[in-house]
Amino acid sequence: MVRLEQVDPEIAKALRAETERQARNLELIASENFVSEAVLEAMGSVMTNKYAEGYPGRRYYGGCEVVDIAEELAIARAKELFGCEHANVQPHSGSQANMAVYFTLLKPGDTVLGPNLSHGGHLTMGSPVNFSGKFYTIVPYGVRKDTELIDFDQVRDLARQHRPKLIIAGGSAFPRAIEFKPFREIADEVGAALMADIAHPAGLVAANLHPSPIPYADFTTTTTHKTLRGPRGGMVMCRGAHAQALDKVVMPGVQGGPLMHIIAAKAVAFKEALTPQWREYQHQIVKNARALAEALIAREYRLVSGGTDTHLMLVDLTNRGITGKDAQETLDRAWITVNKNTIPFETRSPMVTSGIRIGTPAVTTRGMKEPEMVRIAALIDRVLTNLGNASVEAAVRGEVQELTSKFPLYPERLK
Ligand code: DSN
Repeated sequence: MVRLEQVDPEIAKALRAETERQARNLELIASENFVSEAVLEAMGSVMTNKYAEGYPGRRYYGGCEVVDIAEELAIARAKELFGCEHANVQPHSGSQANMAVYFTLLKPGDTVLGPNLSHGGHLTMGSPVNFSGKFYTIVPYGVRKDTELIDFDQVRDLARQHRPKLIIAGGSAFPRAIEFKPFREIADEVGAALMADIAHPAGLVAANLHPSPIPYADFTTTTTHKTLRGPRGGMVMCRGAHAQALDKVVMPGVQGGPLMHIIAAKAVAFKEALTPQWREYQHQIVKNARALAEALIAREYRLVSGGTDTHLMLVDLTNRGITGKDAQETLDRAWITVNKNTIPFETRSPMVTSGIRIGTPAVTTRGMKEPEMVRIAALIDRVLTNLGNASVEAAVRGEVQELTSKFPLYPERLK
């Protein structure tokens, strides 16, 4: 950072402070992770300088022969990792990946059957403040009140009643594995296309620890920075028959020049993901999530659906008399980072919420295992049972720092 310190000391200082925060805190946000130094190097590279509208071998600008290598490698590795026929690695984000599928399949006003945001869905699945809710007729489905699992009877009934053009499976806060076959059967019955958004469990899918939508979905979207542990970005996978239509929508339909430095970093992350060590890492994410869930349940926290099959859990704090907002804020002061999250049949606003979402991908990247999960549950419990108590928060900060210092993160950057 010598040069950055000279050119822009304020940003250099902020980068250092953020590196220190990431190393010091317990990062439990389910959608976050820590990329490798190799991924960081590819992101901070000269490929950011290159305009490359188009696709490998057919670009609008000259001088693309080298960035083509990066994009071809990213595509080939994505196909190997997920077993898909076609991958478009250009979407800048998960939202743009989803937008590309909408624009490929739908006209404004068409009907989409998608998961309710407070039952685990995502903004791009029909929120009225998002393009999806503004451009399309959205019919939301949810989970059953008794099991808090996807209500396939409701999905089928709503599909028969509304005849959607597109059905969406997936979201941002489902603690349980999603089965894609029943969605395919319902989509076929009503003549709808099926899109699976695996932004959250993508790493688990690639490691065969979560059902894969690839045999069932017409389009599968993902981000590359959550369990996949790559750079911040998106990707769409589909059957070969849809490839041309999808590619045309991603560019020029939705985006202009692709972020070639990010695409290079996606290729690096996918290469890492094809190793046995990475599969072992995905296994540990799941084992850690189960251990953390069990330890929280033992301390009388209610978990939505009673537990987790994945990398995340949703804690319903109603029986503790705490809001998600208060829990997030007090945990933040104790250097434990989570996010407040709505729960199924939520009664509070999204800015307050009744729950918090907790995930294990980032702490697992640091090398933490089941014993650390039990300790983390105890620390969370101590903070939440002493809500807003500054001396407890300070004591827990000390314990968090002691724990995280045993699992160094980006040590060379903190020299
Ligand atoms: N913000 C992401 C998450 O936390 O799940 C979804 O876009």
